[in-house]
Amino acid sequence: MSTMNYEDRIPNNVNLTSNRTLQRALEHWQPEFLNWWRDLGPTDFQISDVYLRTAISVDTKGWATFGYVKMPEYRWGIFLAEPDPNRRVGFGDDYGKEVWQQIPGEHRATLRRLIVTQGDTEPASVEQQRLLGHTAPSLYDMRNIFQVNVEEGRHLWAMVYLLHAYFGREGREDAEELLERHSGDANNPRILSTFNEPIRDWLSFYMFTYFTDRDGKFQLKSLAESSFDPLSRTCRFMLTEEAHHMFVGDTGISRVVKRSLEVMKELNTDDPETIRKAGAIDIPTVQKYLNFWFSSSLDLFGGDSSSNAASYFANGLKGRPDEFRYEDHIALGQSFTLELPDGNGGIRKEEIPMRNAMNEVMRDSYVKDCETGLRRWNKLIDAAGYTFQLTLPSTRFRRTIGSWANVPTDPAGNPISPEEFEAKQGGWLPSNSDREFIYSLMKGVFELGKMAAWIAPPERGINNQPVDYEYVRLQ
Ligand code: BYC
Repeated sequence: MSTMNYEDRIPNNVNLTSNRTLQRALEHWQPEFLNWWRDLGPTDFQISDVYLRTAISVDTKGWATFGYVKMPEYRWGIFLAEPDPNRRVGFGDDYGKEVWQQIPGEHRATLRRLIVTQGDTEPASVEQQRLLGHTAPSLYDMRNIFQVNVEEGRHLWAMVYLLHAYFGREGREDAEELLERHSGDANNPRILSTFNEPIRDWLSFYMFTYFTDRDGKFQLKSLAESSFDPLSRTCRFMLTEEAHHMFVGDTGISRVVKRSLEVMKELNTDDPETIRKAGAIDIPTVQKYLNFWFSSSLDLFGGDSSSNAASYFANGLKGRPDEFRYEDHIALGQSFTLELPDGNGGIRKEEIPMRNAMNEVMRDSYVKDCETGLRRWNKLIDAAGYTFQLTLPSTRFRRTIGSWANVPTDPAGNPISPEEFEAKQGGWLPSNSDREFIYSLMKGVFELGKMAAWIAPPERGINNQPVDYEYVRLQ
């Protein structure tokens, strides 16, 4: 097994010293990355010691090392999952042929675009979350967001390695541009819409790590199927890092709901205003944030009928997550039925070739995966003796990409008039006053073992440490 070499200036398991040109190019990019981290990574806290995990091997058991690290000293590097010498193209027109160690010329531009799009999301999320350390509800949460941030930084390294190693000068230019676009920048924004949404509060952060990082999981799984083997190996290792991010979102939302239920019980009411006055977040507001981030994340799968998706599949560039679960890896001669707006306030059905529906196939499995968290959160509500439930809105609700883009519907997906949407959206999506209320709760709690009043403590700490462990040593 290739070992992770932490002796080199750039930690890696790709034997970087054997390719001096590549090593020099990446060493040239490294200070630019660190400048970006300093300017647009988490504000302050750069000299604090944070209890972070660092990978020591690329298998799933390789997460043994936990220790105090100052974030700028985190060993960002290049780690690919072990090669599988028997790996074959798993889907599309070249099914069963040898996977590629170099990029076939005809797929170069498309792969470059996919890698740049993936790479762009990673620093974008760090930029979106950069102010949140100041309002962390506990040191435990502060440590978690910083862990997420450094790992997103490493995911950027993963994509930059591919750009440098396989795309020559164009790839190096792309790598520089990944540090030049900025989340929410009016002139040079991030590529995908969700990554330009501001994240000012921790409820949004938990929703983001639950819903948007989960899109990341699905996209990485589909790129892990790629016939371009270095991309597949990179994504397989990134997926092991991704799991923790979704855990932060899942447990974060659980803890918000739990706290809300505790206050409802104490005060014997489910009146949102009373809950808010007591300093907790009412469940209808949780539902509104969920509606916002779920619908935004659905857009990240692209159009429901997509010729891009069809050609990614045909050419073996991007498969379906867990392609092995499907019987037919060619997917020709199959169709998929879409429900589309009929232009008169109704819905019509249309059959399209399966390959063109790959974004929708992925979106469907994503929705099912999202439901698991809702079941857990609803169990808490059930157990507290309340009858209401959190629900996922319809995939037609508030879309900006695909056939339902800008078609007003209610959360159940029924088409409605623009006037009705306008009049009712304050009940479905966070209004300005909801956002101001949530923001008013965001006060950093940095005392050992203390927790903000709007969130319950986690059930356990990190790496078997107690919840009141000093996860961040503030300087
Ligand atoms: N916003 O055929 P279409 C993650 C564009 S998250 C803006 O419908 P396609 C992470 C599209 O680019 C995962 N534009 O879509 C999470 C195209 O543009 P052009 C990130 C959008 O190509 C948390 C046009 O609309 N990874 O890792 O089938 C923290 C029509 O395209 C959007 C990837 O995305 C949008 N939402 O699919 C940190 C994987 N959606 O060609 C990290 C790589 C579509 O007309 N990317 N467009 O200029 C892809 O696979 C595909 O580019 C997409 C789009 C799935 C995003």
